[in-house]
Formats: sequence, C-alpha cells, structure tokens
Amino acid sequence: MKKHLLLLSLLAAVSPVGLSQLQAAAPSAPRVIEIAGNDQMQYTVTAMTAAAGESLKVVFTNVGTLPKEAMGHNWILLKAGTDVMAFATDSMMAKDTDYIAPKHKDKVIAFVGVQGPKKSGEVTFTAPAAGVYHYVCSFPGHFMIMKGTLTVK
Ligand SMILES: [Cu+2]
Repeated sequence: MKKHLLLLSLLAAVSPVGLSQLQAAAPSAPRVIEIAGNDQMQYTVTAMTAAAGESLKVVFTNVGTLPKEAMGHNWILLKAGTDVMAFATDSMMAKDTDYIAPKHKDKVIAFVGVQGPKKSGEVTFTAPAAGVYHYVCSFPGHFMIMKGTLTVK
C-alpha cells in the first residue's frame, strides 16, 4: 500500500512536466508572412527569414489597380540551385499554369498563383533545410525586378 502511494505521488510530481512537453510538441499555427506586389512591379518584401522546419503561411496580395492581364503577379519560391533565369524565361509563356512552365514544376517549393488587382492568395508550407532560396514573380517581364530571398537558418 505504501509503495502504491509513493507511485501515485511520483506520478503527480512528474505529470505536469509531461503535459507541458506534450503541449510543446503539438503542431503550432504557421507563422504568417505578408507580402504584396504593386503596379510598379515591386514586392513589398524582398527578404524573408525562417528556421528550418518552421511552418510558414505566405499571404500574397496584389495591391495594384491595373488589370490582371497587364499587371498580374504571382509568388513562387524556388528550390536551392534553381536557374532562376531559365525558370522565368521558360515560364513566361505558361499562362495556363500560372506562369510556371510544366517542365520546371519540380523546382517549385511553394507558390501563390497569379493575382489580379486587390486579390490575395496564400500558401502554407514547411521551411526547407538551411540555405538561401529565391522567390520570383514569373509574370512576363517581372522576374528581373520582382524577386527576393528566403534565408533559412
Ligand atoms: Cu509581377
């Protein structure tokens, strides 16, 4: 009986710790990063940072007023080592697939498709391994200016 009581008190002493560990391990809501594109062909954020494995939600808004066909914007995060010039050049004609050339689909980590004026899209993904990753708008003619980096530590 005494042994049993001892065990109970041990459990009582240990369980608060166990519970807080469980809570810490539960998946947390993604961290939201807001970014916009405008009629001047600019991203409002050109550098993002994250921790490897971190859950991120990128909310991308086109804050411009020009028609989608003339000044649409997307947000595409590319794998490390991707030839950004080749990706963007080949994607320029890929209107039906959000300006992501099908042959380069495997180079995309995450993306928000082309947004017209005052429209938003979002994507949730897990930050990749440590490194520097480029993101671009692949709408024809935009990638030279509309670009940025996600640095994962
Ligand atoms: Cu753009």
